[in-house]
This record gives sequence, structure tokens and C-alpha cells, in this order.
Amino acid sequence: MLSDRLTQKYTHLFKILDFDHDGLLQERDFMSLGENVAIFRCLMPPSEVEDFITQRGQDFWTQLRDFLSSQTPNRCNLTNWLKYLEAVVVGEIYGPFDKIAQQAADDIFYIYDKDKNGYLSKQEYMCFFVSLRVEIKFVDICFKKLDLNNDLQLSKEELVGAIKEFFLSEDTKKPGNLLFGNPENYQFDTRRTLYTEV
Ligand SMILES: [Ca+2]
Ligand SMILES: [Ca+2]
Repeated sequence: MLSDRLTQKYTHLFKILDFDHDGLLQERDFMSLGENVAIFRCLMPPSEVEDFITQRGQDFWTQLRDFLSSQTPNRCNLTNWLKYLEAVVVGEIYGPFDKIAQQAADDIFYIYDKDKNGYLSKQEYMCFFVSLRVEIKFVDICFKKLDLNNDLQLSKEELVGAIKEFFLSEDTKKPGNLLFGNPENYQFDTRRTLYTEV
């Protein structure tokens, strides 16, 4: 059984990924999100990074759909999403979560480390935030907390640590909880939507 704390964080992520805010994750959410990321990353076709974003969105959806095929109902409502992440973080589906966190950090750096210097600047992290439509007012506090050594940039190690804390930690004080904004106060960037389970 998932703890309240992890449920809150995973629900926060669900709301971010549910691009059309209909209470279900569908293929179109990942396509729209990918397009949004490409726009805020200022990518112009042809672009290898844009192709990568599209591919990752498709891969993610395919993996999720495979999991859903054994669930009832077989669509991705919040309940199934929580079940899915619970299975992922204990290493039940794709192996150790350490490897998944490393891969996710590699992907985030590939997309958002625009100047390819091996660090995410605040500007680059802001692009991550905005492209996921996380409310921008949290960006300063989140960046500051995630930047553990206060060098005003995020290293890949800091990001990997934050990803692990977000998905695994029960401790409400861990900086990684703020990776995708404040999970205690989800607000969509330009409009608010009431959530109902579908
Ligand atoms: Ca949706
Ligand atoms: Ca950079």
C-alpha cells in the first residue's frame, strides 16, 4: 500500500502529465506534452532533440500501455497510475530504480542542457518547469533547494539524487520532493482544473 506522502507526489506528477486535464493519461497527453517541451526548448525542425522527445514520449506510452493491458479498467486513471509507479519504484517491472533514475537524468540533460556544459543553469531548469506547465512562482525556491552545493547550477548527481528522493522518500523535508514544483500545492500554470477520478 502506497503511503500518503508518495501518493501525494505521484498524484502531482499525474496532474502534470495529464496534459488535457481529463483525469486519464492517454497517448495524446504525451504527444501534446512533447510538443510543448519542443516549443519551450525553442526547437526548430529538423531537430535531433525534438525527435528524441517524440521517441521518448512514445516509448513511455508504450510501456505504460503494456502495464495497463493487465489492469481493470485498462486505462490510465489515477488509481492505475499509482499502481504502475508503485511497481516501477520497487524494481518489479524494469529492474532497479537507481538505473531508471540515472536514465531519466540523462534524458533530462539531453533535452534541457541547452549549452551542453554538463550542468543545468537556472534558466535551463526554468525551461524544464515551464515546458511541464508547472507554476513558475515555485522555480526560485525549487532550484535553490535542489542546488545542494549552492554553485547556482544543477549537476547530474544532484538531479539523480532529486529524482530518487521524489519517487522514493517519505521524508517531507527532502529537496527532491520539489523537483516538479510543490506537490502540496498543484496549480496549473494558466488555468485551474478540478480533478475527479474517471
Ligand atoms: Ca488526459
Ligand atoms: Ca547547461
